[in-house]
Amino acid sequence: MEGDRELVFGDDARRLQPRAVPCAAAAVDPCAPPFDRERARVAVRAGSLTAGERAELARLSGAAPAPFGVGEELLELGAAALRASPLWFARVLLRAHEHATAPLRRPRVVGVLNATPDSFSDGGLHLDPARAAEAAERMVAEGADELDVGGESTRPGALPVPAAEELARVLPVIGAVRARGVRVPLSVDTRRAEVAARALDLGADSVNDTSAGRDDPAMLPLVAERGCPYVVMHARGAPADMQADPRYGDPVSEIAAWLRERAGACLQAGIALHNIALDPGIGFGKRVQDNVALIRRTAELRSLGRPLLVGVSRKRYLGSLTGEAEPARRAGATAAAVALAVACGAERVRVHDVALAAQAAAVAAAHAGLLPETLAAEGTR
Ligand code: HH2
Repeated sequence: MEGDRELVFGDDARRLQPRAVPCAAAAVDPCAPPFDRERARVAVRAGSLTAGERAELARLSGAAPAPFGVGEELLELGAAALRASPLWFARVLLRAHEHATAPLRRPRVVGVLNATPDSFSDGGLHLDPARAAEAAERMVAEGADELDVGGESTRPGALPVPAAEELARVLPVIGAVRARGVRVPLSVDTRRAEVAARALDLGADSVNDTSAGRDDPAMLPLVAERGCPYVVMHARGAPADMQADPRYGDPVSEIAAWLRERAGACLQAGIALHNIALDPGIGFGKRVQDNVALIRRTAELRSLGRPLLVGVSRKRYLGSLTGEAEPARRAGATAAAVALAVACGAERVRVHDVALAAQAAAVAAAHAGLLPETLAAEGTR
């Protein structure tokens, strides 16, 4: 890139330099070379510039901040801005630095509780509310930070179930889990606003929507009105036909662009930026190589600036990679994929085998730079 060197801060640095920083854990140091004195591009949170700073930027650089990532702005700083106003520039740098270093958090484990007869790996296990509540309690004891309750399988080839049936499966399970005193955050995995609304009324905290608001026009307005967290997941096609013949040029950049567009629709509908999380939708209209690329290049999806949830648990592509046909026996494969996803920047992992995934996530996070302070201090071997 001779003659076109530019300095980019924030998570975008990881997108633009994927080979230099293959995993997302390393924070980007705004003071590190190379530094181009003629031109810099800096990603900051949208709205973090004051009106005075905006006016100064426009005067010095002649360029207004451009929309970037989800809820971010990209500042183009020309030579005049870089030279003329060092104090102001230092303030912007500080914000970009905070932005780049902020998102690293201990990964959270989301336990899957499917109240369905036909989910691809745990179908029938948690249909009975009492058994589901027991499983919920066990998952929390094993290290689940959150639980995700679903009443409709979205496995490849699955057909939609009627809303009344989905409600009849999900609501008693949420009620039983709460009645048993399980207090961790609960999400409802649904594509229907009506199911989401009733689940939220009953004690669910957030909505996990594998259609990203495309299947039900009432979903985004509902989530905006309730002010709850919302997972926006990528899928190509519907479960019934999504694995028919999925093809991508570059799956990661195409899916990143799609997620950015859907997150934009969420913001437009009034959902707060801090309530939006993104998910590449492993296995939803993807070939084995697409799923592998999405995990390996998780860092690039982080350039969108929102927390990432990744659901690899027991999925078919892990069967293809290992030759293991039985989903429930893919725990080792799942743990490996969870570790890689966490090391590459996933903040939440959605899994069936909570104890294994919690270990895998903790070890991966430590190796990626999130060593718990207590251990760092003790020097434990
Ligand atoms: N995967 C499944 C269901 N919901 N939600 C998110 N956000 N991300 C995922 O990867 C995801 C999801 C499919 O897995 P499972 O729930 O175990 O199976 P089924 O759809 O057959 O119930």
